[in-house]
Amino acid sequence: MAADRPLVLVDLLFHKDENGPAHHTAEYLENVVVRRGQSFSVGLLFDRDVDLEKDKLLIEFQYGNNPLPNKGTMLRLPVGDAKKGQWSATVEKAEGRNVKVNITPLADAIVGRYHVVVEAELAGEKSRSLRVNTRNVVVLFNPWCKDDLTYLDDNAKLEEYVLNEYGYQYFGSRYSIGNRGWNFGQFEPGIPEVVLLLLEKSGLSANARRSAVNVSRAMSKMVNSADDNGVLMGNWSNDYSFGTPPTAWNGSVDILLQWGTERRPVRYGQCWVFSGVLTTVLRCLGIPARSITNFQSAHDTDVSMTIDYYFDRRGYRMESEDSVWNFHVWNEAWMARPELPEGFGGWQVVDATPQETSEGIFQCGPCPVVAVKNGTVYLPYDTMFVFAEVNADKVYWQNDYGYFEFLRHEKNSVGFHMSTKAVGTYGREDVTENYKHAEGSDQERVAVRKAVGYGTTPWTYEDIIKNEDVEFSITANEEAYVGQDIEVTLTIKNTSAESRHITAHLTVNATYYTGVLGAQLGELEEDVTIPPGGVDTVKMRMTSKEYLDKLVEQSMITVFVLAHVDTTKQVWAGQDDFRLLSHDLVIKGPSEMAVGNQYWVTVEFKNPLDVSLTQAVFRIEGPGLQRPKTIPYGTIMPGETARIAEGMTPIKAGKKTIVASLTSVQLQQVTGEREVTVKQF
Ligand SMILES: *[C@@H]1O[C@H](CO)[C@@H](O)[C@H](O)[C@H]1NC(C)=O
Ligand SMILES: *[C@@H]1O[C@H](CO)[C@@H](O)[C@H](O)[C@H]1NC(C)=O
Ligand SMILES: *[C@@H]1O[C@H](CO)[C@@H](O)[C@H](O)[C@H]1NC(C)=O
Ligand SMILES: *[C@@H]1O[C@H](CO)[C@@H](O)[C@H](O)[C@H]1NC(C)=O
Ligand SMILES: CC(=O)N[C@@H]1CO[C@H](CO)[C@H](O)[C@@H]1O
Ligand SMILES: CC(=O)N[C@H]1CO[C@H](CO)[C@@H](O)[C@@H]1O
Repeated sequence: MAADRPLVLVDLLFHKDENGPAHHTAEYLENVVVRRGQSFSVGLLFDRDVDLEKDKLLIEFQYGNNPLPNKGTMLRLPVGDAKKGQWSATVEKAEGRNVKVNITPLADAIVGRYHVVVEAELAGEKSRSLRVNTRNVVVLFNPWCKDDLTYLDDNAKLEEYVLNEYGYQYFGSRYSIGNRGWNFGQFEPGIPEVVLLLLEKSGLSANARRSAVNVSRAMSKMVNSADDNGVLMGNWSNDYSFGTPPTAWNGSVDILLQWGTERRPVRYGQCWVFSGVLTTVLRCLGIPARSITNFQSAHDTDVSMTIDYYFDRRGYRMESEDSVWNFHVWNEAWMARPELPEGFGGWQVVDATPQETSEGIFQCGPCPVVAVKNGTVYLPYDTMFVFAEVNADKVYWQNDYGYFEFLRHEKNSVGFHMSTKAVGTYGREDVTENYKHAEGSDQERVAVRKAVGYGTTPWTYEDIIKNEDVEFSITANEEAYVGQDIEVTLTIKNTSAESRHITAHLTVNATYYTGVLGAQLGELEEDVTIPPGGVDTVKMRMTSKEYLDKLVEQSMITVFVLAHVDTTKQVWAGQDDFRLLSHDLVIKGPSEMAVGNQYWVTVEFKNPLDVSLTQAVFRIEGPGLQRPKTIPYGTIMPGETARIAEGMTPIKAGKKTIVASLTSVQLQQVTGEREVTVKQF
């Protein structure tokens, strides 16, 4: 073919085998995915031999539907002519009809999908390739790159917080922390496409899509359905008949795929589901992210940074807006905060659960974890709200004929054991010290007062001192499984030189993990007289027959106590939350598998209760092994062992985890997991 007219592009080759491993993007199956600030190669195949002395080449990257040079969404890169401060394209090799070009996007490039067009010029005459859908490249955040504001200097952490598709969600109560496996599945087929769609629908300008601050905030908004038809609809009603119960999900994959297909909110989520999905979305975009569970998590509705409880004269708790959730799950995302004073980069809280609006929209964060610890609550975004979640004091009040009498001030009753999956292991890491100084330490009190001073009730800390010589504490048999008897104990200790007469009123209620009370399980009022220096207890027992049908999901229980001391008029109010433990599923099958072969895996559960489990449903999935599958079982009689078998054919090599769950009307949080090693042939 004569060299008297411009080259015509025949094919564009994305060297997935080279770029994938170098960019840690080999797991993305459908798209050509690279990370910004790092060079990647593309091969150009033309219709005739190339002569770089005469043929001028230019590669154009177009972002979005209306690319414009002045918006930074149309980039024209002359090949071999790199300019500082711009993307560059240089020739690695030219041979016959092939040219291999290395392209380096800037470290603050707009994240998302670019279309590639190739232009060739010979003696003033031009030819342009068409914009076709197969010629596109997805550019992600690059925490491996020093110049990227998401840079994270630790390979083990990058493996965990960007590349790991599996993790845990912690739940339960501060005394009994449970975990369940979660399939983040950020590389599963179809997921990156859905995440790109979320980015498109986020309303962020292309320019804002350079910033992890803007993108993570926008994703916290898109993952809940409020305001914008986002991914997940929250529901805390215990009636999920029009959707999937939040406890039934075991990963983010089905949720995102369903939203991608239907484009309307998936029913239903609660905090750990919102958090799991947000972890998936952020990891998929390349922002290091993790799910964090906070136990005894305060929900402060009036920005006072205190949580107020009111009792009526008989000791029943009255309605109040503020609440303490047994646990709450949010996310942390890793990024620098160049727009804030120095020292506030690193982990940032982002939260997709729609609790309170921020700037009129259900979104939350990024809030620097360091600012929470420091009490620097005026820094953006939403630091006052997060501060209260981990550090609010509880204040108890009693209605005395219309006048609310201050009862007690509980300083360290909120924010415990912030938990996340440990890096590189299956253990739990406690990150509480990132959020607060040691409870009761001077530094912690300084941070609380500093923070409350910026809130709506800065006068809260004009301390009230009372004569209190009787001590109370509440305990429960926190090791009990669902189906065993529950025992609650109030221990009363007289530290005075006289005897004391005490009236104690105990109520025990089932509780949602949001702190909302369910049905009452039991109630007791008892009088005790305690000699000087004496100790006595008030005990309350409930059998499974009394409580089983009243439990709500997660099997949480709250005990309230209101006690009066006759002579001194001392009043004590307190509460304790605990969770009944649940039983595990047993998963049996080979521990080694080979790609492409079929294996049988069985899941077993023996009903430990003396009642039947009705509407039992097994769910089983494993990233790379098995698409999520639901298997209705029906009724499991007392003592019966229910067993299901599933054939699995691994499609990817590596360490994989099979996750199974069982739900029924009577028992909900039954889960199990099993690790298998999949080998290539
Ligand atoms: C992006 O974040 C910056 C702070 O980093 C903020 O000032 C700006 O308003 C945000 N832009 C958008 C579009 O949200
Ligand atoms: C929660 O789900 C139930 C049943 O699916 C439905 O009746 C109820 O309206 C939902 N609540 C909210 C707040 O959407
Ligand atoms: C936290 O606060 C203290 C003083 O209260 C200050 O010295 C320190 O620099 C602050 N930390 C950051 C990261 O700003
Ligand atoms: C427990 O639940 C009942 C409703 O069944 C409610 O009347 C009672 O106030 C609750 N107990 C407490 C301590 O609030
Ligand atoms: C995540 C999830 O989908 N949970 C269950 C576990 O298995 C999948 C999920 O929905 C099954 O479809 C089940 O729904
Ligand atoms: C004066 C007296 O006996 N006080 C006792 C009251 O109870 C506490 C705790 O049991 C003792 O330490 C005190 O000595």
